[in-house]
Amino acid sequence: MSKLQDNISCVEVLSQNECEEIASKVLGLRDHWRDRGTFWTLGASTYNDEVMAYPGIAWQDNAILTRYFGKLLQEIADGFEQALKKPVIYLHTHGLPGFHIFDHTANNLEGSIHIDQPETRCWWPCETKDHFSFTLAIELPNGQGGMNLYEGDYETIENHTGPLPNPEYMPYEPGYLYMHDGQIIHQIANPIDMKPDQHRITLQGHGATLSSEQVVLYF
Ligand SMILES: O=C(O)CCC(=O)C(=O)O
Ligand SMILES: [Fe+2]
Repeated sequence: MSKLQDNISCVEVLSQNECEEIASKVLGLRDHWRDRGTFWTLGASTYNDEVMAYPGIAWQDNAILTRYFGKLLQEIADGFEQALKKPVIYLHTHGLPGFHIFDHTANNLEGSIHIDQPETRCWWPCETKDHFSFTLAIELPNGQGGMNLYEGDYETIENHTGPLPNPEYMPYEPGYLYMHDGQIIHQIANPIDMKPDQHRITLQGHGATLSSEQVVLYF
């Protein structure tokens, strides 16, 4: 039987050591985290920031992301370039792929069930196509965490009144990057309670192809 997770591709991009180094840098940059209510981001994000404010926030936060995570961002762009066989670029008007950070204060909270449409919340120099989303797991509490995937069409799930169908849980592994077209109905899953010193840290990004066939990565 085919599984929903067959729609998600997965590739190892970081070693355990690299994940630990990145996580410790993210935690050390707490002064630069943006409070999103039940979690934080390090970086501007289309779905958290007002459309008009996004370029300014991106301009500010991109300075931090390039300063501390320049090598990682280059490696991510190189990896996508090889996989997609198209030039991959970062735009100055857009937030660079950035971090989602959760701690124990998110215990027992449900993530929103959604599809991704970040391309509708930012300016583009031309029409875009082939939108996709990716998540690179950096640190998970006791190695646990992933994404819930839901069968069905989004409208039905969005307007549901009764109980939701059971999701398929797709576990992440630190160091692995998960990529999908954003149209699969999904939800951040934090299946275990975090202790006060534990975090769920991921690098989150989206992709869009410009009419020039350049692929833009952004958050
Ligand atoms: O953090 C994750 O596991 C997925 C995040 C997500 O769905 C999103 O940022 O749109
Ligand atoms: Fe999403």
